[in-house]
Amino acid sequence: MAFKKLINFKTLSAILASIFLFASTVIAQDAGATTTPATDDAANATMWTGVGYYVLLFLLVAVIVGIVGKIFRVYDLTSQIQGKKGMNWNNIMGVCFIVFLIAGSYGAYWSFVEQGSHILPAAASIHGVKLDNMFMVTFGITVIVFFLTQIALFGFSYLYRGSDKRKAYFYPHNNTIEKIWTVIPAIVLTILVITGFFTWSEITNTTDAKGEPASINIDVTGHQFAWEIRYPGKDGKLGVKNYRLVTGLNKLGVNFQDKNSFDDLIADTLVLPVNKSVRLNILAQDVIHSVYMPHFRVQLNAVPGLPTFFKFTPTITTAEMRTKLDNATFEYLLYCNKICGGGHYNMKKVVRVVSEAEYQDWLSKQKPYLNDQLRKELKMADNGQTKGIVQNRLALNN
Ligand SMILES: [Cu+2]
Repeated sequence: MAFKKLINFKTLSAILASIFLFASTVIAQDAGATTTPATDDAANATMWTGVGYYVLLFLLVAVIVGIVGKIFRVYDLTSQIQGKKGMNWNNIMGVCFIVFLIAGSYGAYWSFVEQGSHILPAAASIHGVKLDNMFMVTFGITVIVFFLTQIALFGFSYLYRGSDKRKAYFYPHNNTIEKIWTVIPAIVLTILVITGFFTWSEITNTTDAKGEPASINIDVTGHQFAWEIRYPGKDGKLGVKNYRLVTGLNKLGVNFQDKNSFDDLIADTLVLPVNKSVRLNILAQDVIHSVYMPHFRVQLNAVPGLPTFFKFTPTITTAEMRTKLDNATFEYLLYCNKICGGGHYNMKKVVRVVSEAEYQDWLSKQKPYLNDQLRKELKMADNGQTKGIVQNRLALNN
């Protein structure tokens, strides 16, 4: 038997040697790749050799652990042949469980502390605080359950490890225990889901969210690969649109038979006054995009043909957030959160939350959507005020 084990040991050594050779070749390639120019292919190759390196490193460690185990086993068997008492593997495995529990718990703690510092800063909107509270409650419950179950799992494995002194108690089934561990998680999950449902209704389905008009009504339209932002002019009303009116210049298909559209503004940045409710009208022109503003805890899909909206109130200005985070260059951002094509990564807009006065000042400097070129295209009479009859030949007859 000991001979057979030794053969296994030889086989293992051979595997280890070949893995080591392969690993060193990969490491050499990896080092070579980093010196080549950073083209896409080279970056890809580096990534995969990087992954290969860690996979091999893991296998190497696993093999080393296996070999150490085998050495112990050989020692153990030799002791037995010599009539000595062998090693108590049950105790060794039991202690390993405890070591794993302590190391694993520390790993989880380290991950919370290390990754936890990368979490988003405090929610910068009214509803965001509610969402964060819900997140923290769910997180708290799952973390407690996580640590309790791990302690129970590894603690029991240690406490009731195999021993010659006691016999395992045969305990195949217990309905009471089954009921307890089915009913308790069911109740907890039901509470979490219902709380989530009510919180979401509170955010989206209240009279304020549906009925009361928002202070500002802004169109956010996604297309491959940019966001177009349209603000209402002095009248506070956005002109209607129709996708059939979309042209190179009239990118959003604004209908200029609607007088509300004359003073609409096109903006490059999403600027919002603090503590004023904002209604974002969310639209898409080609594929599904997603309006994602993590600092405000806002995310809603932009679906072609299915206009939707989200109302929220920003509560922290960009300047305040900069002081809070001690980061002078901090900007709120609007991302696209659907992988919508090759230029998806580019769908990013700066969002700036400012005081009411700053907002009015900024608004007065924005360019009108109806610029001279578009006027020409639509053959509109330019009398400086856009009054009178509009000859919108492209507009629908409605
Ligand atoms: Cu997109």
